Amino acid sequence: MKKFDICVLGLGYIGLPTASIFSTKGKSVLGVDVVQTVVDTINDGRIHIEEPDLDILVKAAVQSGNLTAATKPSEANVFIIAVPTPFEERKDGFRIPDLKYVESATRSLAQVVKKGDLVILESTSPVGTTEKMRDWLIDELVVQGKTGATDLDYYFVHCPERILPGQMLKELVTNDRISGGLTPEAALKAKELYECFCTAEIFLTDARSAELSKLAENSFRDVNIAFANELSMICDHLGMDVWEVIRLSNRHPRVNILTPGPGVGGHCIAVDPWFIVDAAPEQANLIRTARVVNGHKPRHVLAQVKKKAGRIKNPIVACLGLAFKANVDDLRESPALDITQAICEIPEAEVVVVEPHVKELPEKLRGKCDLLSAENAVEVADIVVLLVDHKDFASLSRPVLAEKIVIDTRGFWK
Ligand code: SAJ
Repeated sequence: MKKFDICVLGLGYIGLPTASIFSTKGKSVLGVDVVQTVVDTINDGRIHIEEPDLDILVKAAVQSGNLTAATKPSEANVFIIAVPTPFEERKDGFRIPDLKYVESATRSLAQVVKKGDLVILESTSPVGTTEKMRDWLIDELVVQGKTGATDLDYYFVHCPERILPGQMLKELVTNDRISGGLTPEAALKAKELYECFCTAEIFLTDARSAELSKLAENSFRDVNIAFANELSMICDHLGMDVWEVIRLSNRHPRVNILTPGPGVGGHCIAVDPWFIVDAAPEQANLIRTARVVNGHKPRHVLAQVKKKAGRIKNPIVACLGLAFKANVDDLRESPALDITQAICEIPEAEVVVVEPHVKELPEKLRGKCDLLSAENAVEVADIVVLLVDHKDFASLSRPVLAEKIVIDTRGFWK
């Protein structure tokens, strides 16, 4: 069995760029994914997700012979876990973390891990997950008869990713990082590893501080977006222009209100705050309320569309954008997708959809609406609902838009 420098488990939006950049720095890397088609695509030098320049990086990594993909881990000196941390939705709308992928990835290491190996958790995780990761691995080693193994034989670290979809390759190199070890030696080992491509500072801390810092960063953003979204709903209620109010307020030297939108999506900001709420429900009032405010915004947009549609006989509604944010193809937790799906249920309404980043309609919308080009959709529509500020929509004809009822949830055409 070939021995690698690094084995990366999970070849998604985080694992694939990370595995590739290590490979281009001369490390031999095995990328592991449970989905065979993902493994085949990468071994072919191609990618299964959309991110600027990632195709070039992966091709270079595979062609160098340093990156290979497989469905099972192999021996390596370093294991990086970058699998999803999804959630379960409770009846009251609260979301609780589901660590099944982190657990199964960790347990799969028992076959290949050896004394002195470094095990890094990159997936965004609730406080205490790195400790759980250690316990799962030791437990699995015991189950497999490898008794005598102790947590002191391995180095466990949480080194959360912080890269922004759409700018991942740049931020992978230039963002500061946090290396939180179960021991100081572990944190230092991970820092030394990431220094081979990260040009920014890498801060050493304990695992729990690293876990909560990452969750705090995304919750901070969620709370600030919630403020902007709440302001937009206040302005709608008062018949005022929120974009004008924000423009003026932001001229204050210490005010920087973010941009309202149709809600908050993606697999990070819409999810991670719940990990804090779950851990400290009595204390996390503001963080929970921000989630509730942002979660309500799609219903507010839907109500606006229904009000306008109710005034037209058999209205045609054009929904512009399905992705969770501008210029990406990611539809996970996308408020735009949820709003479009709900608009399709408006009686008598015909819906046309534009999403330049997908080739076909997602499952949820099939048979309910048509996928058109932006120009065609706007031309046939009575109501145009701008849900995502994709740059492709900037060139739409203003005179044509001026003839339509426009609901611009992002202030894109202001
Ligand atoms: N959004 C607004 N208004 C704004 C900014 C964003 O409505 O002013 C919406 C977006 O449209 C989108 C959502 O918020 O639906 C999240 O978008 P985003 O660009 O703020 O963040 P993500 O989810 O793409 O990436 C975040 C980043 N975290 C922070 O900026 C604190 C990134 O650095 C993390 O690595 C990433 O989460 C992650 O993986 O955790």
